[in-house]
Amino acid sequence: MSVYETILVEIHDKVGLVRLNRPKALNALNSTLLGELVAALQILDADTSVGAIVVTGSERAFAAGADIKEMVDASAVEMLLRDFISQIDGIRSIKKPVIAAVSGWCLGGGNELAMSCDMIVASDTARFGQPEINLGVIPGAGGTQRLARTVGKAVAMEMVLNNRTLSALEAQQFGLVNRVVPVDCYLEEALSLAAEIANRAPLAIRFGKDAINQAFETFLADGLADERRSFYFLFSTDDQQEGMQAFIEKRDPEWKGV
Ligand code: DAK
Repeated sequence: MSVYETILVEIHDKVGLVRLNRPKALNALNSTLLGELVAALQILDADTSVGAIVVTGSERAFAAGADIKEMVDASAVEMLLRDFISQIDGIRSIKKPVIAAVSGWCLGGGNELAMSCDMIVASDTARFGQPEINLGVIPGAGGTQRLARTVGKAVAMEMVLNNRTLSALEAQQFGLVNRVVPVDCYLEEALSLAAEIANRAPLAIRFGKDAINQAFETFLADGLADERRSFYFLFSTDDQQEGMQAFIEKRDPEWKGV
């Protein structure tokens, strides 16, 4: 696997693990890190031995936002041309489930990155926020849209307009986070959740992820029609036969991913 400057990549059995690795800058997201992250995710997505992916930071910070030092002097046109946003959007195109394992600060673009993942496992020390208002700007990579769809208008307004940060338990209560566990085991928890998913029927996982994400991006009738087509399609797979036969024969299924 390639050597990166700002991330570390590991494989744990069927789970790919990407660690954001700019500890001195609290994993602030600069162009290099985002480019490397998306490139690594695409490689893991294409690796047939990998069934799910975990993205994590450090105990102190998942990511403290976009790199302010990189943006401070940029003009509007430079920001547009750097195309930072399309890199975060690249995460949305990953077909395998991506779980964010979040501890410490998860702010601004860091929270937008976490929300681009499919699930969030948080340590009890995690803090979620969109502090862009303190910098005279607003979120630009999903921190109004994904956030409002997830935590609701009332909480999103407080976070974006008044820098309200959420504790891990609040984030769970508002539906932003799947699980909250003690800080010494948040990464193991995320890896173990990813391993469970990685051992399930790969095509059904892929279609299930895509169908749920569509629920946030399309009209209900279109989403329902697409869900139905995916459901029928899965009856053309060996894994559907295997899953249903295994149930009837009272044994564990052996998934082939075809
Ligand atoms: N950028 C750059 N450096 C950062 C940083 C950041 N976001 N956050 C922290 N650091 C650096 C600090 O400058 C410090 O570096 P040195 O001074 O040691 O060189 C080091 O990390 C440690 O930080 P602190 O000394 O501040 O640590 P504390 O524990 O005291 O405070 C903190 C931790 C997380 C509360 C604090 O660092 C903080 O408030 N950080 C900034 C958080 C923030 O405002 N985040 C939002 C950034 S704006 C776009 C779409 C989206 C975005 C951008 C573009 N497009 C569509 C193009 C996203 C924008 C954002 O995320």
